[in-house]
Order: sequence, then C-alpha cells, then structure tokens
Amino acid sequence: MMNRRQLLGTGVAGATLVSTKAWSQTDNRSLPEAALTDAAGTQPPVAPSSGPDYNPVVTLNGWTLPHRMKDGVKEFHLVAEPVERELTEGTTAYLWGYNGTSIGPTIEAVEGDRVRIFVTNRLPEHTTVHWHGLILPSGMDGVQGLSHPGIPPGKTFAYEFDLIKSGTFMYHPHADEMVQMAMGMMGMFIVHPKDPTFRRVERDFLIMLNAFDIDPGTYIPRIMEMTDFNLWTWNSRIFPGIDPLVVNKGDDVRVRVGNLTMTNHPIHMHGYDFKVSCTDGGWVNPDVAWSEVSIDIPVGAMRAFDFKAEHEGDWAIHCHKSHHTMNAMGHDVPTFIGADKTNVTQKIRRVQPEYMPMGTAGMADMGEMEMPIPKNTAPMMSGWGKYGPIEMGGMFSVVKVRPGIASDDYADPGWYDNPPGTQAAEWTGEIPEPMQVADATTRYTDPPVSRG
Ligand SMILES: [Cu+2]
Repeated sequence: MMNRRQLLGTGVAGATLVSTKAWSQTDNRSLPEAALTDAAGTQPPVAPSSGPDYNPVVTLNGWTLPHRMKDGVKEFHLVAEPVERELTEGTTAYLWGYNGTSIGPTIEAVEGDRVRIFVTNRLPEHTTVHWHGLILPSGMDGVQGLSHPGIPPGKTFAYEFDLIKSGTFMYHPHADEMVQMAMGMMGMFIVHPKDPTFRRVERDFLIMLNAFDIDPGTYIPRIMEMTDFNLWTWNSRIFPGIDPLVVNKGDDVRVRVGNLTMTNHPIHMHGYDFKVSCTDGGWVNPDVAWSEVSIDIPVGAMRAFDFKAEHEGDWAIHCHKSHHTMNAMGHDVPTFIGADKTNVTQKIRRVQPEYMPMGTAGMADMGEMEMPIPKNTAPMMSGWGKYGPIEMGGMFSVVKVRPGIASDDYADPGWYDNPPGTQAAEWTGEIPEPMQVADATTRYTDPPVSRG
C-alpha cells in the first residue's frame, strides 16, 4: 500500500487524497453546495423538510441556511467571506460575514439531530467557528489554537456533533475575534425541541444585537474600537432599515435576542408585558418567569421573551439606551439647549450665508431636516411614520399587531389606524388652572386644606 507521500507524487491521485484527507471524520464526502444571498430583506421562514415538526424562526432582515440530509446527518455549509451589507437604504458597509450576508444565515435544527457543518474560509486570514452555548465535544468548540488549528484561507473544515438540548444559541469566530466580530461575523443557531408541542409559539423572531464604528462617509468598520461605536444594529441593519415584526392578533409570539456587542442593551417593547422564556443556558420554567416590559441583554448572552399578541397597534420595540436609537453622531456636538445663538448666527452668516443654528430647542429638528451629510451616511434621526418623523435610528423597530394576518404572512401591513377616540390629539376645550398642592407643612393634614 502506498503511503501519503507516494500518492502525492502521482499527481491527480494525490490531489484526490489530499481533499479526502481533510474530511477524514466522515466517509464518502462531497461538499454540500453553499447557499448564497446578498438580500437584506426578511426571508420567509423555512418549514422543516425532514424529521420532527417545528415552527420555523424568522430572522429579521435575514435568512435560514438550507441543509441536506446525508446518511441521517444534517449537513450545512457556511462560507466565511467579505460581504457588502446594506445597513439601511443608501448606506452600505463592507463587512465580513457568511454566505453573502452579515449577520450570517440562521442555522436551524432539532434536538437529537446530528449536524455536520462545513466551514469554508474565503477570508484573507484564518478563522474558526465557536458554537456559543451548545454542549459538544471539546475539539468541536472552535477556539483557535485551543480546540483545533485555525481554518487557513482557502480551506474547509468540518464540525460534527449531536444537538443534545433545544434552545437559542449563537455562532461566531474565536480566532482574531476582536477583528472578525467587529467586521460583522456572527449568526444564530436555533435548536427546536424534539417534542413539537413543547413551548411552541406561532411567531418566532430572531434579533442579533451588533455594533459597528464606521466614520460618516466611509464603508469599513474601525476594528480597534472598544466602546465608542456609532452604529447600533439589529442583524447588521439600522432603523429605518429594520423590518417590522408583523404579528397576527392572538398569536403566541417569541422574540429571541442575542447580544454580541461590547455593552448591554435593555430591549423595551411598548404595549405589552412579557415573560422571559429562554436564555442561552436553557428554558426558563414558566412557573418562575416574571413579567417585564424591558429585558436587559447582557454582553455575550441571549434572552428570549414570549407574549400573547392581544393588543392591536403599532408598538415600538427598541434598545432603551437612547444613544443606541441614533445613527452615526458627531459625539463632540456641544449642547445648545436654551442658548441664544442670534449674535453668533449673524456673524457666521457673513462667511456662510446658508448657516442654520441647530439644537437650541433640542435636537428634534434633526428628524425632519434634509441636512447635507456625507455620502453613504444615514441621518442621525430618521424614519417617517403616519404622523411625522419618528426621530429614531439604530436599534429600533415596530411590532405591528393586526387581526386576520395569515400564518405565513410577514409582509408590512402599513401603519395602524387608531380607532376614533383612542389617539392623543390637541385639546381645544377649556384648560383648567394647574391645581396647587398644599405646602409641605399642611400636606398631610386631615381634612385637606382648602386653598382659597
Ligand atoms: Cu443598546
């Protein structure tokens, strides 16, 4: 029998051996075709094609990676590569991602599945994939140098393991991690319960929190940034480029939020209270889940929350750090609220006649003005609703709850028509005098002090 060196000497046969060698953990291999897209719209959910039934997830402005069955193993093919990602209309970033997009496609499988995930590296440096939260063999954990050698540029590695628990997990490189994650390399990994009735919901949305530092007018993230990011993204999109969460009234809804930024994000949803149902550690027992209206997502963690969509309307969902619902800002803009800029405006207009003073009454004028800004830069506050500028950016979207939406319909139903008598409006009647409270010395007397 020839040894490897002898085979290599035979040319074609050697090449075959080398490519076979790389897949030595599995037999009779051919690489599954790598699916690819550069679309930034929300792709419809992918119903299960084999095995137990499950309700597929919907990745906002993202998609689910197709798989094939081979000898009872679910095979996926991730390709790590440079991508162009539209962050919102008119603003594009040059990032690194998987299969054409950042974030990468969502991997969906079922508890009890064995998965084989081929990872091809088309980056200019080595990479790995760490499967965040999954319980698996140490050698499959994807830590460069610790679990296995990095995947060199041009090579493909195979990861293979059993999915022993259901839940919400993430994937990202664990090689030159600061750079590769700052460039947008991350995705979500959903393992559905083997029992199709366990914690089942009708709408199941995925949001990955990520962040970039891209100078206005430029395309490539500054990778050395530690805290001062200027683009706060969901699935590598900024509002108004983030699709709404479209929900049929009465549905049981789950929102799963992963955080691979370098700060925490209190995600707040209007119109509802909800219960935390899952972390990346596992399911939360419903008997001990408590109600919240904001859920803090720690760094390197996932939280899912569930609610019953009983309240029709357009409900904001956003990070509650107000700077995270703004797009790229000049952080050195001073505060002018209350300042009288009349004199300085006259002086500046002598050299720049079109100069407009901003910010003396707050910053809301930023929301509706078409300010001259550099090319490829989203306005700081943006998005228009039915009643005017929404004055948001970054980590913001809308949960749109309507009756009669078909189970497979995620199309934007437009703006909500508030029923008559249920919307705040200008008061045109008599305005009563503000009531005086009693002064401190008499506040708690009984009977109340009457003020003449
Ligand atoms: Cu935030």
